[in-house]
Parts: sequence; C-alpha cells; structure tokens
Amino acid sequence: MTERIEGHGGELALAALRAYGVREMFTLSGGHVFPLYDAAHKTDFPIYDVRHEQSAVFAAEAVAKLQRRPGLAALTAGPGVTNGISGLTSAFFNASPVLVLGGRAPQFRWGSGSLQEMDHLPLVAPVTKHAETVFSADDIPRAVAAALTTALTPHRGPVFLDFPLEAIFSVGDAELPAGPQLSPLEADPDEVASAARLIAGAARPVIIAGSDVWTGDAVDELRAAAEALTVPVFTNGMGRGALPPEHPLAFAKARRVALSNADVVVVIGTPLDFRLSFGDFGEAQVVHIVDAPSQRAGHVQPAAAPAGDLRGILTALADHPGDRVDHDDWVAQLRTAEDAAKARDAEEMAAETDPIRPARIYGELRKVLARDAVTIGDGGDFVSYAGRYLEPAQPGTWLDPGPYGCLGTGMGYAMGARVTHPDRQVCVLMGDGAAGFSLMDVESLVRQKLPVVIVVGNNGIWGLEKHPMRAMYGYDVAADLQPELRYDRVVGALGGAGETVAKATELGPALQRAFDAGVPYLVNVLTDPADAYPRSSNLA
Ligand SMILES: Cc1ncc(C[n+]2csc(CCOP(=O)(O)OP(=O)(O)O)c2C)c(N)n1
Ligand SMILES: [Mg+2]
Repeated sequence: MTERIEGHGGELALAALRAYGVREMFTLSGGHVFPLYDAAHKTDFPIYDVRHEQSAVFAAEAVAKLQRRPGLAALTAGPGVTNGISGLTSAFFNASPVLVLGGRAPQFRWGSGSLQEMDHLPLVAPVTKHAETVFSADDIPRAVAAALTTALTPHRGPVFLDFPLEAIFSVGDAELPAGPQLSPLEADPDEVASAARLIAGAARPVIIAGSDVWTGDAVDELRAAAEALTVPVFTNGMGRGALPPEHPLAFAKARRVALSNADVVVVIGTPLDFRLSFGDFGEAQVVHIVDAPSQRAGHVQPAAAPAGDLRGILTALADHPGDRVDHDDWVAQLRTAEDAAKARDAEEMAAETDPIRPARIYGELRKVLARDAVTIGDGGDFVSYAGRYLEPAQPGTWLDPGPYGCLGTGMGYAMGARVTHPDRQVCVLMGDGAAGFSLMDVESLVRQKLPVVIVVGNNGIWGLEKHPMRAMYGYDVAADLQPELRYDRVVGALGGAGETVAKATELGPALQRAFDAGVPYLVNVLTDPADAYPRSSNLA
C-alpha cells in the first residue's frame, strides 16, 4: 500500500529524501530554502552549515563518495546556487550522486525583478545529469525521487532541482516515494567473453581500476577477477586501496614499467583521460570496462569495451572457463620494479633536509595514520606527492579532487568525511595556495564539533604553476604567496589550534599532537620552495 504524505514543500522534499537514504543536509542560510530547514529542524534531521556554498556541495560530494549514497546540499537562490557550481562540476566529473536543491525567486512575478531572481537551469544543466524547476509542492516528492534515481543510476552523477518560493512555502500532498529501485544493466555477454579471452590469453596484462569499482560496490569482484586471471592491479581515484597494499597483485610504483611492457591494458571504471595517457599505451591492446555505454571513449578504439554492471562483468571475468597464459613471471618482473621504487621512496621519505621536503612529511604521516584513516588531497605538487607516498590500505578512504582538479575541496570534503566517520582519523593534505579557498570553513568545523587534522605543505608558492612557468618562460608571475605564513594561527583564531614546523625532527610529535587535539588542528609545515614534483608533462 502506498503511503501519502502532506505538508509544506520542505516537508514533502525531506520525506522523499529520507526514503532515498539521505541522512543530512549541508547548507548556507538563505530565506528561499527556509522550509527545508523547518522540516529538518522539526524531525531532528541533521543540518551542517558552512561559510561558502562550495564547501556545502563538496561536503555533500564527500558523503556521496564515501558512503555510496546520495549527498545533499541546499543552496539559496541566485548567488547560493552559482557559488555551488564548481562543486556540482566536480561531482559531474567524479560521477558522484549529489543532489543540489536550490531556492528560486517566486514564479508568479517572474521577470519583475525579485531579489536573487535568475534562472539557474541553463547554468547547471551542462554539469548535471538532470536539472528541473518544480512548480508545485504536490510535485516535489516525485521530482526528488526521479532526480535521485537518475543520480544513482550508473553512470552516476549530480542532479539539481529548484523550487520557486511559492512552491516550497505552500502546502501540498503526494504519494511517498518507495526509494531507490535500480535494476543493474547487464553487459553484452559476448563482449565480456571476448574481454576475458583477451586478458587470459595475454602474456603481460595489467589492470587499472578506478572510482566506479568502489562506487559500484565491485571491490570484491575486482579482487576475484584479478586473482582468477593473475593480473597485476593498479588503481586511481576512489579505486585506491581496492586491493590492500600487501596483496601480491597490488601495485602502485611500477606503473611505467607495467604500461610500457604490457600487451593488454584493462581499464576498469575510470575514463581513458589525461591520467591514463588518453588510452594510448603504445602497442598494447586496450580493454575498457565501463558502467554505462555513455562512458565508452570516443577517442580510442578498444579491443573490447563491455558496458554494464561492473560486479556482473568482473564476476564473469573471474569465472572465465577457457585456458589462461601463466603470468607469474610477469608479476614477478613487476614486483622487482615495485620493490626497487619502494626502496627509493623510503629513502626520500626519511630524508633529513633543511628546509623539509614534502616526501618527509608523508614519511612521518605514514607512521601515525591508521589503516582506515581518510586522507584528503587539496593542492598542487603537495597533493601529487600525497598520491605517490601514501598508500590507502582500504578502499573508500582516499579523496582527491578527481579529473576536474578543482582547488578548494579541502574543508568541505573534510566535513563530509568527519560526518561519515565520526571515529576515524580525517587528514587533509593541503597546499598553502589551496588553503586560501576554504580555510574559513574551519570555523564551521569548530562550531559544529567536527575535528580534523590539516597538514599544510607551505612552500610559499603556487608550486605546480610556478615551476612549470619558469621552465616554459624562464620567469614567472602570479605564482608567489606570502612565505612562511602562519596558517596555524588562522585556525587558532577560528577556534581550532595548530603549530608551525620547520625541522624534520619536529614533524612526528606535531602530528601526534594534531591527532590527539580533538579540535581542528593545522600543522603548518614550511617546505622547500625549490622542490618541484617531477612530472612528464609540465602543464596542469
Ligand atoms: C580552482 C582552481 N584554480 C586554479 C587551479 C590551477 N592550479 C592547479 S595546482 C595550483 C597550485 C596549487 O598551489 P598549492 O596549493 O600551494 O600547492 P603546491 O603546488 O604549491 O604544492 C593551481 C593554482 C585549479 N586547479 N583550481
Ligand atoms: Mg604551495
């Protein structure tokens, strides 16, 4: 039997949101969305508020990424929504099921110049899977349910609804939506079988697994497929940690050796974009396994490209009935390269330099981070080093900005991570440049008792831009920041705490204090401005 609900637009929206597993709202106040607050307040639905709307959307995205369920941001009409657009775009690139609910000027006098009157849809449509204005309270539950179904259907992504003032403030009634009912899309079995034959028949296959493997809850199936076919696995994005680092098929450092010698490269649940040399692996054949046909690459002709439910595809690979070529020598060759690279990294992570190099920070961090710690990267070179030196031990613990590469995710992601995991370590690795985008939201974290640790790699420059610009032009402009700035004092002024570290030997104790603090704590590490992350392409 279907249940009917009645109430004002905010109450109708919240009832539908609950049915879809939404458990909190991130927001920054605005009268246009008061009914959403009223509904939440009356029913003890948690509201977390921020100091810039970008943080609300990033927080919602972190919840979506970590919990694999919809994250919600409520933004007021006009500037509230426009401030959220970088967050929506990041969610779009990351396939994160984020719902942004926007306020909207009243429809009945549209065009007369109401406060904050603007049509959001043309702005958000290109970066959402669905964007719609809902004109009556009665229609809100249907619209919320349809939007969330779209957001959760692979290939996932953000959705947007806005409610004209009179729609959200007026009373209506509707049927309570049943909640998500998604039927997995089964990939073409012939295409899956041909992918399996290619991998099993390859002499030197490699798997690269990305975020959709985690989001699609296919981590166990990935491991089973890799083990059944004995294929070395590299990961990126939310796929990191899918195989624990000690697993015999888990690799991270030997990527260059692997990709330049592989004869079949299997890319699963991540696009063939700049992070993967646009899918060009020389002579190697490419198998691209995606969660929806829309994700097949237009610029590459893979040898096989099964599209559909990743669990189903990976299970079929694991169950491949045909012969397999022995890959043991290949795995051993990569293990030798991996071990050599690890030994080099270990030296760098222990280096006693003055000023401190970023590698040493990660060396010290590795000693204090728990296996289930959530680490968040927001910055340039400092975060590239994080990617290199930190090895997530579990999937769903590593938050990078993804291929959109938007600076400013830091405090929003931290808020979403802390709300998700109240008892785990949450550690933000932040460039000093990146700090400028969201550090004010430490105030939100302090006020709402959401402690996190922030480690700033303070080189006094926009390092990832300064070094390439110098290499290209022999000079640089617009690339300097105030050297040795006391970001720890900013956090102190906002009600948290922190300290500045200039000597490598002081790092360990400072990090201990940070994780014990129980309030947002910033460790401001003065790092070597001459240190540039070595990259093959100098453009970012
Ligand atoms: C919103 C946004 N603005 C600008 C950039 C371009 N950008 C990428 S990395 C970077 C430098 C980051 O500097 P910092 O956070 O200090 O890290 P560092 O490279 O110095 O370690 C910039 C400006 C971007 N990716 N996103
Ligand atoms: Mg910097």
